[in-house]
Amino acid sequence: MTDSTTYQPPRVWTWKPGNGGAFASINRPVAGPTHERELPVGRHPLQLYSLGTPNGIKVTILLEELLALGQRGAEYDAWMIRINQGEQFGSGFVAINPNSKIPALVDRSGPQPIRVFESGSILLYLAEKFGAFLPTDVATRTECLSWLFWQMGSAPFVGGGFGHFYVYAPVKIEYAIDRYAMETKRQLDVLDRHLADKPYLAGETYTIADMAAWPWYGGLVLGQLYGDAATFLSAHEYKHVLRWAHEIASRPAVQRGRLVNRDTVDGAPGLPERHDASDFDRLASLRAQSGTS
Ligand SMILES: N[C@@H](CCC(=O)N[C@@H](CS)C(=O)NCC(=O)O)C(=O)O
Repeated sequence: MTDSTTYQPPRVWTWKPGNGGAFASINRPVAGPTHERELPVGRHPLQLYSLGTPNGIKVTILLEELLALGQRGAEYDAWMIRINQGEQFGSGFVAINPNSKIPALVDRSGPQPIRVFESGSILLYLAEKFGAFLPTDVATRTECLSWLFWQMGSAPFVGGGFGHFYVYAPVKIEYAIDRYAMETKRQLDVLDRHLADKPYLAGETYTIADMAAWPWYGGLVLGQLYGDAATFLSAHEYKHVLRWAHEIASRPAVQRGRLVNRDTVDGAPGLPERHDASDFDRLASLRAQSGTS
């Protein structure tokens, strides 16, 4: 790789396979499937194909919250898509998300399966389907959707920008880390000011906007993302974000949602696949044996 201070872009960019750092084996400049692979289908109406990244756990948190409300129609099978092994480029997955990114959902409860991709779209689809976690009065609903779309537009600067250059890039580039640390801190300050006088993003009630934002910004201030990023970004400064993050972290459905589609969580076993509520009971004893609940 050319030194970042001497590199001059050529007139026309060409792909050099292998220059993608930690994701070198999966990054490509083209879309579409790389191999044939059917997706598995379980017994529940909702089939989730995902991974327990911040974008993935938004959806498992909502599904677990819906089940906690007694919505039996929200029962789901969660299948793991190992993005580091290129499983997002299998033909079955590309058929449900042409963008080859987790999470993707198929609702098989109606006469024809409905595919849903993009985590924000999945949250909105499920909230509307079950009439929950999306306010119905126009002002609060609009506030909720504004924060949901804010999260969808903002988080790539945290993940693809800050997280990538702070943790994954093969070289530490001060300019890039400065640029995205600054933007990530600005976003945390946006949230901190907003949460100073209200419990949740849309106001008085917990909504899909909180479920979308928590895995990213809660994850950052609670030290769940990108190594020691909480220290690097002085997370303690964002006291309203911390209050909000701790409160959401204490919800049992959030704790369950965080465990899904992951091999390990906080140093103990996670639930690579989830097919039944009882999977969490079995996992709890495994985690207890390894000293983490
Ligand atoms: N805007 C998308 C982003 C999804 C996304 O970036 N997913 C990542 C994991 S968090 C992924 O699947 N990456 C695989 C790849 O880039 O090949 C969403 O929110 O659903």
